[in-house]
Order: sequence, then structure tokens, then C-alpha cells
Amino acid sequence: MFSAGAGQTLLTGQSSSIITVTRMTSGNMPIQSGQWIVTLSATSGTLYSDQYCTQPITGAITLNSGASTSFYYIATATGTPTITAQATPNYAPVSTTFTINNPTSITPLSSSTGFDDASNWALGWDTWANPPWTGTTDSTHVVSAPRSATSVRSNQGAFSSNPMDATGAKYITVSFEYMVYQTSSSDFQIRYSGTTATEYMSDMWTILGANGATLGSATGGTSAYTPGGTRHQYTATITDPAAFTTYFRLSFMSQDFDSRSQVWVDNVVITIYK
Ligand SMILES: [Ca+2]
Repeated sequence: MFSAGAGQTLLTGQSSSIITVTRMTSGNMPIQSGQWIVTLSATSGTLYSDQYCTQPITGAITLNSGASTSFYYIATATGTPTITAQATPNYAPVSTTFTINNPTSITPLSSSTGFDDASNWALGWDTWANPPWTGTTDSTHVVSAPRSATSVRSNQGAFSSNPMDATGAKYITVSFEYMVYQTSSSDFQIRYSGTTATEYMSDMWTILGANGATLGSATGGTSAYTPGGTRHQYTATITDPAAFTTYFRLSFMSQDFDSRSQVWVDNVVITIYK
């Protein structure tokens, strides 16, 4: 016997909750030992092996033991896609059907921030004494002219947006472009908060995902000062209900910098799907 779990209702682009397939005896006892090979397919959309949906599943999964394996899913179209798991040896295929809806609206507070105005950044990115990052017109590190936001050791710390109303949100997407120089894994992070605190230091911040915690380790970091240094694009989806308050805020954190370390961020887009 073989089970794949209940169907889920999602929006297009939204990461699913964990999906687990389990092999069992005819008496519903999990089968723990022996190799089995699982092949997953979906009538549309993409299956991923990780929670943050960065690693698409492209082939059969060989498991040498254990009764279950788990994965995640993102739909690309509305409708009722079917996800099917087949396994060898000697298991009948099993399917689960998801329901995929469109976001019904997009909050106007969804915002694109290019840090281009010298004195007035959208969403209050420049109004926090936390300490604020600064703007730079160094064109090598600017995606949208004339400015990007930047942090060095002397102004490292939290760099935050003003609160946005995310009440009733289904999910929130965040994207931005960034470059790093002489930073290590945790030196540059992205975080969010849905708390009511107005002081950045007393807020409860949540690090956004595994990749969001390690932006500083991006490849190309040591060559970012050279013309054409590597730009990185980051996109993440927040599905944590704790973020869906009237105080949703996004924050970049630069920390543990040495005298050479620097990061640049441009074109932050936050979209709240309600
Ligand atoms: Ca810009």
C-alpha cells in the first residue's frame, strides 16, 4: 500500500505544505527497511525537494530504507493538478489532487523600491535610525540608476521597511537584486516581522528561509568590485501567518563585517497577495 496525503488548496506561485508519500503493508504498518524507488509527477507545476522550493525534482528518488519521503510543490496555473507517486517494487501508484486558485487581489502597498531618490526612499527604508544604510551612485553596483542601497562596516546593522498592512494575506513575495564583497555566509541576511513593536531592536525578527540566512556566501562576492561583478537575484515567498498583520516589515541585516566587507541591494519588490 502507498499513501500520498491529502490535497491542498493553494494559490498560483504559493509553496505547498509538506507532501509525504509513505509505503505501508496491507495492514497499514509502515515498511521501514529495503530499497524503494519513487518517481513523482504533476500534471502541471513543479515539485521540489526542499521547503524553500529552490531544488526542483527532476528524476527518480532512490531510498535505501525508511517508510516515507517528502517534497513540496508550486503551481503555475489555476485548476486541479494531480500529483502522482509511483514506486518500485510492487506498489500501486497513488495520486492526490490539489486545488489552485488565483490571488483575488494584490494590496496596493506592494511596492517596488529602487533606492533612487537621494532623500526619500519608498516604504520608509531611509527613516530608520537602525543604523540606516546609505545610497551609492557607484554604477558598478547599481541595477536601476542612479542608486542602490549599500552597507559597510561603519553602518552595518538592520535596514528595515516601514510596516505594511498584510492582514488577511495568503502569502507575500519578496524579490531584490544584490551584490556582496568580502562577506561570509551569515554576514548578510533577510528577515521579516509582523510584531507591533516600532523599535527595530525590540522586534521579533524571523530569518527568511535557509537561503535568506546565508546571502553573504553568494558566489562572485570576491570579485564584485570588478566591472561586471556578479549580481544576484533573490526571490522568496512568505507563508508564515505571523507575518500577516498590520505591521509586516522586511529587513536586511548586515553584520560581522570586516573593513573590506560591503553589500548592495537594489529593486526590492514586496507583493502582498490577499
Ligand atoms: Ca536603484
